[in-house]
Amino acid sequence: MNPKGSLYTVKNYEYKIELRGGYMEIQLWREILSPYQLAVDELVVKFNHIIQEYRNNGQYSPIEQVVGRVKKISSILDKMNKKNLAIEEIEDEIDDIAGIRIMCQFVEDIDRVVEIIRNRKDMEIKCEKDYISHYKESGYRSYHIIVYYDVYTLEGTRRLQAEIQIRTMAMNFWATIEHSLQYKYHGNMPEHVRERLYAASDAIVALDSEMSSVRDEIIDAQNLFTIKANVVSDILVNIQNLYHVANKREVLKIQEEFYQIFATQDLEQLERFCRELDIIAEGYKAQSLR
Ligand code: 0O2
Repeated sequence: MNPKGSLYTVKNYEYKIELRGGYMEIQLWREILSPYQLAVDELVVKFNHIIQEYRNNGQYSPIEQVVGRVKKISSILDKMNKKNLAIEEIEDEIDDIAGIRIMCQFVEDIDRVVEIIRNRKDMEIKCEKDYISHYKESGYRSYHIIVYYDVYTLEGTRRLQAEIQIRTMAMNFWATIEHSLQYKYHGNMPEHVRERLYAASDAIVALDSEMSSVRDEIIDAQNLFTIKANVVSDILVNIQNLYHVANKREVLKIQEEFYQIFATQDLEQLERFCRELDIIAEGYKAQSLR
């Protein structure tokens, strides 16, 4: 055991650690994990921005949802025990301290997301693990990419590893349930539970494949919804802007007309109305910026 007040070097950074009853001072964990929190926050923002870009263009986004987390200290300690790691080794040996999970609607979307990541200049791929073509014994399916990602801190640039898990919402549902059961049984899952989970994982494959067969139809419907939402948003911002600059009675009339057109549920009419309103707003220099 290191003496009280030792200096630990983790990835060339010195951390002063005090040991209390063999446990590291919580401040050390904060210092180690803080840049990982930054990496997770930045990556979540970037992937959410991709979703937003697709939707603003009225296009279907292959990413449905993104979440991120920094690995819990207890899970890091578990992994240190399992892999017999010293604290100095964790940043090199544990590649999912920063974890991003990307959920897609359809299996086909996973390849598109992988391509997006491969083409980025701000993430360098270390390795890819395809647990979809080669699913795990448990029935686990997901595509993992370990990337190197730079964060900028007061101490300078830090090149960190992050794990990006890409899976369908159905795969995610299965993995979440199975993960909780693994936790409950501490890795000793009863055979009958394991078998049920494995059977359920087959059902997930069947569900994903059924959904894929109607993918085009679902995407068309969702695109229509997004386009309509964007048009309505443009119209409302224009009306709101006009309230500040145009004759109130005229704006009320425009608003009334909008409600009538909206009630018809006719997208073409809504788009035409939006274009006309744009021209009126342009006249007042009050165009909407969505
Ligand atoms: P947690 O609690 O999610 O952080 P390796 O270092 O490559 O030998 P490692 O790091 O386990 O092994 O890599 P792997 O197998 O790619 O797994 C990384 C993560 O994928 C796991 O992190 C889980 O989140 C998830 N995962 C892998 N296999 C399974 C599985 O069978 N079921 C479920 N539900 N998730 C799985 P952790 O650290 O295990 O856990």
